[in-house]
Amino acid sequence: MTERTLILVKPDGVQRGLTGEILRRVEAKGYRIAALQQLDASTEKLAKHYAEHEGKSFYQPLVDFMLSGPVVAAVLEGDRVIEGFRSLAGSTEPTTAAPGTIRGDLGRDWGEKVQKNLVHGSDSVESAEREIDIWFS
Ligand code: IDP
Ligand code: MG
Repeated sequence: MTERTLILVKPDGVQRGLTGEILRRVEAKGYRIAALQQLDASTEKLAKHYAEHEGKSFYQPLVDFMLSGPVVAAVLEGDRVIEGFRSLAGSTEPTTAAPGTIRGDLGRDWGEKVQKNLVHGSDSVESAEREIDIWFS
């Protein structure tokens, strides 16, 4: 079965009007968009989605940021799409993310407690299945 991943355009990406540019890069790379929806996150969804980060200094700023506006959730399909989307996204910190990546080309530091870095992408097959359940249940 073809691999699947869950991606989010975070509220900064939606608010800045970058949803199309981000999805354009996904499609240009050759991945299939299997599901797509814009929605408001909830504290329940975010508690599950970011459970691994609970207790960290940026956890509450991250949750507040993710509640600050709508997100766009998508399921992408393709061989090695989990790794491939994270490569398209670039590293977590937008200031130093490689040029050519979504975060490197379109993101910057805004001097806040949370890094606003435009996108989320699942980091393993297990995370992907768990996260697809959270956002498309
Ligand atoms: P990832 O999104 O690149 O997989 P994670 O370590 O899973 O990065 O962190 C989840 C999100 O939390 C990041 O995308 C970013 O928005 C935020 N974040 C992670 N580490 C930090 C930090 O050290 N300071 C501020 N925000 C952070
Ligand atoms: Mg992560």
